[in-house]
Amino acid sequence: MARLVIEGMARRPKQLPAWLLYDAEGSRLFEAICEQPEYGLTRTETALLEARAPELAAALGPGVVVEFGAGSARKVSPLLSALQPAAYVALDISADHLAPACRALQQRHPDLPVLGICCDYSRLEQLPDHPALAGHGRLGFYPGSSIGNFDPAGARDLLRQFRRLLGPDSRLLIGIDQPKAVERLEAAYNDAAGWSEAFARNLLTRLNRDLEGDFHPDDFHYRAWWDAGQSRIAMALVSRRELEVHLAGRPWPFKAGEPLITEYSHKYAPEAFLALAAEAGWLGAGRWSDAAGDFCLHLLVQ
Ligand code: AVI
Repeated sequence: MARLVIEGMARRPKQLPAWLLYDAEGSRLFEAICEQPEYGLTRTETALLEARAPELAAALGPGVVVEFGAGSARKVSPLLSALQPAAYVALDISADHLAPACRALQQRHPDLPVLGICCDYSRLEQLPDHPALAGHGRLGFYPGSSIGNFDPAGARDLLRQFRRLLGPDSRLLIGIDQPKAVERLEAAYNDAAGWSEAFARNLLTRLNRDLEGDFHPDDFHYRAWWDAGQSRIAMALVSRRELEVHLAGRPWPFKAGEPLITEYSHKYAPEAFLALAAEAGWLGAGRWSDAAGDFCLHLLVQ
């Protein structure tokens, strides 16, 4: 963690890895963001999965469902009911989330073999040699447009990793938030109740606690803006004045108005996403959107 933070603070602009946002408090704040009226992403994707589950299941075909970054594993439920897969595998970095999520899911689907694996799915080399998985094709599931929080090169590497891990002839159902009117995008990441700001600010609290930082949160203001050239929302804490902070045993000067990027959220129109997926060896085989075209589920095959 110290190494990655030092690397990020040395970049121009300074940029920290987005996963640092998700300590216990950050995960709680993110759940609150998902409930905000301005942030439609989660609601739209959930409604799409519920409404189109039978069609999605028919297009996916039989196999074992493997969810990357399963978290609370709530979105997958309608798909499991429609698909009746051979087994469900939840991969997540947090054992604290995974255990209760798998228990709740098992209650809703009592006959389904459920496996929870606490791991960093971007590095996992293979799925376990478990009898419930043997002899079945693999159906990857990556909802939430989380791939948008990687830069395009990182997103491509992750899609390659999914291919390696799922194996030949596997499929991947992935949720992608769409570019839309700039006012709506900026409102989604600047919600009026202030949850987005609290989520970003919590990063400073975490750095002070875990890496002996001395950030004063009041020295920074939060900003989120649409960068049309890069098709992404940039989120940053911007220093109010020239200052120096200490972190991971080193001093870090900030100019007045200098941003510390906390996260990017890339939005891919269908053609742009399919071009990225093709670089990782995936082909588009189906696409489902809500009526307004705000969110897209892509089915990828090899
Ligand atoms: C998890 N991820 C898809 C969210 C997004 O929309 O990029 C993270 C987020 N950060 C602030 N608001 C939401």
